[in-house]
Amino acid sequence: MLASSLLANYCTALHDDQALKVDKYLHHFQLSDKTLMDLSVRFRREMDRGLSRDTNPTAAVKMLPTFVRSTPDGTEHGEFLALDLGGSNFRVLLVKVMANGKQEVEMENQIYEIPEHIMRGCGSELFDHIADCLANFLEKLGIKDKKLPLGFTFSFPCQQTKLDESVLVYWTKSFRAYGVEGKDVVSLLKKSIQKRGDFDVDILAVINDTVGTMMTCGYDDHHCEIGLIVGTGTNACYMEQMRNLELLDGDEGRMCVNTEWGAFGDDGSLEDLRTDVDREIDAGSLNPGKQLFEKMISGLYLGEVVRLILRELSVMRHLCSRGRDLTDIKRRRLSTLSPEEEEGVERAEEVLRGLGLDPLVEDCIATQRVCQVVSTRSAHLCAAALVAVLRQIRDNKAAEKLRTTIGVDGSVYKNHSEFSRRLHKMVRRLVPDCDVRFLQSQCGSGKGAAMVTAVAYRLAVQQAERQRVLDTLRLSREQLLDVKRRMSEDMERGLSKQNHEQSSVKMLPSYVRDTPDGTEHGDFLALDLGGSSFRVLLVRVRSGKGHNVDMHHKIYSIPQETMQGTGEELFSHIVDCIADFLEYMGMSGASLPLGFTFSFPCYQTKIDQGILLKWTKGFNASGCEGQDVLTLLKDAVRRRREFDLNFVAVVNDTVGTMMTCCYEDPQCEVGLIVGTGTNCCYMEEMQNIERVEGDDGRMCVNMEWGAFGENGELDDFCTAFDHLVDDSSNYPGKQRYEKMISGMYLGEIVRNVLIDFTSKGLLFRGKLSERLKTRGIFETKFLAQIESDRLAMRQVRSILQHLGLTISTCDDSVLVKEVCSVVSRRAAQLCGAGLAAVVDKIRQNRNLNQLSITVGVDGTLYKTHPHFSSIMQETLQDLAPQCQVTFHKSEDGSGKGAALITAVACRVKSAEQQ
Ligand code: 0WK
Ligand code: 0WK
Ligand code: BGC
Ligand code: BGC
Repeated sequence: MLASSLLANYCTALHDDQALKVDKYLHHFQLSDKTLMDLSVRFRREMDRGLSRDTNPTAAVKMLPTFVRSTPDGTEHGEFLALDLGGSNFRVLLVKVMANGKQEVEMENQIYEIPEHIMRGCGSELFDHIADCLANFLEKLGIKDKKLPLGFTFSFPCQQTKLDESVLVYWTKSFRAYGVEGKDVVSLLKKSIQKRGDFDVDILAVINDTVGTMMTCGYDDHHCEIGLIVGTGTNACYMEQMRNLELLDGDEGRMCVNTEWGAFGDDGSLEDLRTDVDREIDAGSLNPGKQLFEKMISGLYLGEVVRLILRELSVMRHLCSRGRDLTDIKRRRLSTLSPEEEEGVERAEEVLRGLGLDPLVEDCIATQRVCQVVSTRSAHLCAAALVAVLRQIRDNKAAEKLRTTIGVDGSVYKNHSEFSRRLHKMVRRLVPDCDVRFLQSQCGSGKGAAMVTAVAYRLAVQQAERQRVLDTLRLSREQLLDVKRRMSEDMERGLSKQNHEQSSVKMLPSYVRDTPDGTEHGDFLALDLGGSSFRVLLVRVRSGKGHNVDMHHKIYSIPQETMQGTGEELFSHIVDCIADFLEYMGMSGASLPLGFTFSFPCYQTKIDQGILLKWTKGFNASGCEGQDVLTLLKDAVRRRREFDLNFVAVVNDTVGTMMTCCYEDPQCEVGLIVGTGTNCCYMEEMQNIERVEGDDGRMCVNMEWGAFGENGELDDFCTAFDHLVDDSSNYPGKQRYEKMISGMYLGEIVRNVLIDFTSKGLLFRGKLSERLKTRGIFETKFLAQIESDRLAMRQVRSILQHLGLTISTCDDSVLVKEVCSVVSRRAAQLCGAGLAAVVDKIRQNRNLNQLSITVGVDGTLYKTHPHFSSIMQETLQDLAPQCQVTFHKSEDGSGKGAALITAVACRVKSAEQQ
């Protein structure tokens, strides 16, 4: 017993003495916490440089976007192929993701060798080899005939612009195949597979092994947002905030960033820590000057570091082994050295003997100590960089205490237990305020690659379904030309005495034929009813050409119940407003000529009579349809017995708008409203207005184009959403064209598309909120706001939250914005096609090859929507190229126009009476 304890003490003393000697020689391999913390801060700075647009080009740590943004949501299912290239083994995998929501996955894989001459040979040979292995794998599984989605783990620095395109920046580790750097590895693989021609795959994703590892571990632990590899090479990735990824557009949500931290120091920023051994390793490597951080940490180099140190120690006679000298021991032979456990010394002896040496115990102890120091440095360097990543995530989340999981893989981490222990320990020492868990990947990054592919596949299928649905709302040029042609034909029918009944577009004569000649003067009262607000105006016209009009107006609301109540209540409410206005203007009891802008389809036989054909928009007051609205107004004035008015004219808001703009620009001969409703009027040749006597001159025709489609003219363009909007409207089957264009309905079309997408799980995670089911909640003003370019996605999100759609994600906001733009684009194009029919008719009326004309336009949608007017004008220009159309936005509303028409009517009447 004495003997063995004496021997044990002797060994311990010898051991400590040797260790001391080695430590002294390797002091610059031992990094203090202060140095490590400083290194961590340095690395954090490098990360910022890599993330920023300005410094990225010169940054050593490239912080490469991976386009991996979404994690599995449990709906993924199916069979996915995965390739895992770049670690010590090349693996081909088949991953079956079960559709049972239990996150179950079945995997089959096969390891294939990549011979060195292939790694260093011609790039096409390498990818041909990969394709051959894949073919062999498919053959074995008897699934060569299937075209399966494939995810490719390609563990080298790659620049990506999307998930399925990845350009190799440069080779690392032992790969050096030429003709690959600067190329998209997906195209290279596709080429090799096509070359074979006996099978095909759908390459949906290329990812780095760190990303695959994070996704593999993330499938079991949703806290996993960092992927770490310490194997042949070393690297890490993590989920970064989009707003910090300056190289990419968009600032909502997160994306996984592949740091490629192996290159840390390639710009000389680690020279104070690198040793001569590190420099010798680098000088002797396949890529001198590159991957300097990796060469201090990863498995491909650790053994070499130990060998060079042992060589130095033997040169300095710190090692006195007998027999061969360590200097001529072949490279790499030492890569498997990890002799640390108690049996470490024996293991060291085994290894050194394996190298043809005859080591003394001291040599084995020294060798063990060297291994301890080298791998400790490696683990601590890794820890320092990881701490920088942890701090970045904590600060991104503004979290007091960060709780996170790091998914890890790699032979050094897995096979070198002391390495992982030291790494964990140092990380927790450097960031005690973070609750960090390490989750060792059991299935390799291939599973993660399959997960990314499954998510990409789900997103692709979802995107395809979204686009399929949105395509039903997208109109081709041919379809728009069709709309124009059908509108033209229906206008002809509307104008003709014979076919008028068959037309949807009623082409109603307005009895407005003249424009002001400058002699008009006096005060005129105007009412403007039918848009989003009811206005009473006093318009003072002074004689003389242009700009001789002063206006005062007051806006009144028309309560819903009045709009939908009795006609008497509605017109009494109007008269109450007139009385209030006259009082407000200090003109109570004044009897003024009145012009009534009544923005609904009215049949007129003269300017001071308008038989309401049908209500539109939100109005539905009883007892009005078929009645003369001026009579209804007169009755209401009479009922009030407070003042009297001279009812001179009733005009449509399109006509009022045309006249208002014509007062500024005499070329204005078309009036367009795109607001709550939509409609158009224009100056038609009397000879074409067959239902009105006389062939001379022109008269303004109120087209009431909102009704276009009531006879099925638009059925082949109507989507399920249009039918839903029509069915739930006040008067189904009516105003079909209006229901595809105007502000009262666009929000509803969008809401129905969003409901469809949500019910299909394509939006809001498939959760249909009560709010979204509420009719009218998605007001058209939200479309205009959501589509404004100035609005960041997060503002879109706040609109959705305001609408009670609190569960929306960034992707949801992007999709909602797309739906809004598709719906409003169709509306603008349909409007442009209708207008093309109108201006071309005027051109043909006048046998002109080229027509210059002005369109006076008003309406909230036209005025407030960021893109409506430009898209409408583009469509018009494209479909009516022989017409130069100027748009004159009405600033004063149609009330002014109504007053001018009244003034003209008064002038004409007094001229007739003279
Ligand atoms: C296993 C992963 C693979 C990764 C490798 C790294 O599936 O993607 O490249 O770990 O470790 P190595 O094999 O280089 O030790
Ligand atoms: C302002 C005009 C009014 C017209 C309205 C249409 O003065 O006559 O009805 O535009 O736009 P909306 O208010 O429906 O958006
Ligand atoms: C590569 C990385 C890879 C790491 C681990 C490095 O050499 O540049 O892309 O993640 O090795 O395999
Ligand atoms: C009405 C038209 C009006 C248009 C714009 C439509 O609903 O039928 O008369 O011009 O809305 O306000």
